[in-house]
Amino acid sequence: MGEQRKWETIKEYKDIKFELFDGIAKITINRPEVYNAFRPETNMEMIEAMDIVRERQDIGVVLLTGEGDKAFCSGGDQNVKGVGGYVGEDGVPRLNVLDLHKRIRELPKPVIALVNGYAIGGGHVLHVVCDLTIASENARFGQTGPKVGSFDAGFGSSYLARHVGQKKAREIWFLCKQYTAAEAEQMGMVNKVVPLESLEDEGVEWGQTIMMRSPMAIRMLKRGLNAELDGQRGLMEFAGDATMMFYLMEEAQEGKKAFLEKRDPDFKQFPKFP
Ligand code: S0N
Repeated sequence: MGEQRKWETIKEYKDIKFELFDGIAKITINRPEVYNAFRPETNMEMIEAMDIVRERQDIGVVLLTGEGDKAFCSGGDQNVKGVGGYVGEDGVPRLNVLDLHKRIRELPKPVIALVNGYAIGGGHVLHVVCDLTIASENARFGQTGPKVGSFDAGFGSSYLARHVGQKKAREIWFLCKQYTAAEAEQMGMVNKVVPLESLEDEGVEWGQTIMMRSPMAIRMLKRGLNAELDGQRGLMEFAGDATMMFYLMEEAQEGKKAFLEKRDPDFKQFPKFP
């Protein structure tokens, strides 16, 4: 329990920590003074980190968590909430957490939320959009939008409803109550609850187990599970991966080879499966 492991820094950032251990990337929102609330720069950094994970062959899984033992993420930083969005250092208002949601959905590798305290408002949505959630016993979950002048009618509602059902999703959003980790697990929006000191160990163990599985199988399962909710965009991601797999086949190679050799392709040699 509470095993000490040596995380290697992948890249230095201001608002997040981005580290690697045994093929598992860990992104930690590092703003404990505001309960790990995000500002536009925090989201930009997380988006860049997700893009790095996508490109790196040696990374198969991401753990997303918050610094300290109080909060996973408390949503948008209310200190920088302006007119039209959260205002970054460049003075531009943005809702770029939505771009982070899309990155998490589209990343062909699993993202596991390790909820180590409050997952509130946009912080709650953040764990909802992750593929899996492991929570510590002290974690607390809830939306605050209708209480503080905000809402997420995107993944934060529709995907949440896929986890907990329509009635519960409406309760969570309309009443803005808080729920314990045990309640969240019972509702189906948390995969497992563990003591706080075991949270990282459990996340690493799940990550290591996933790393032993077929990356292509994991990728296609994530695409298929997403496609059901993501409409044409989800189908596009699924279809793109089908094309990628086709490129791995001799049949697709034959088309390219024939073109380069200036001859007709011989597709008759390939099986027509029933
Ligand atoms: C987390 C709460 C419940 C903890 O309460 P507690 O234990 O009483 O601690 P506090 O004293 O309240 O907080 C400790 C310190 O942390 C600061 N702080 C906490 N949360 C924030 C925050 N979100 N922004 C800035 N500072 C925060 C406190 O101020 C305090 O600091 P000190 O000690 O200096 O006073 C409680 O803190 C709480 O309820 N927090 C606010 C939760 C909230 O309402 N969050 C914003 C909700 N809205 C969004 O997240 C919008 C998200 C969004 O951008 C979006 C837009 C479009 C589509 C989707 C989304 C999306 O939802 O993702």
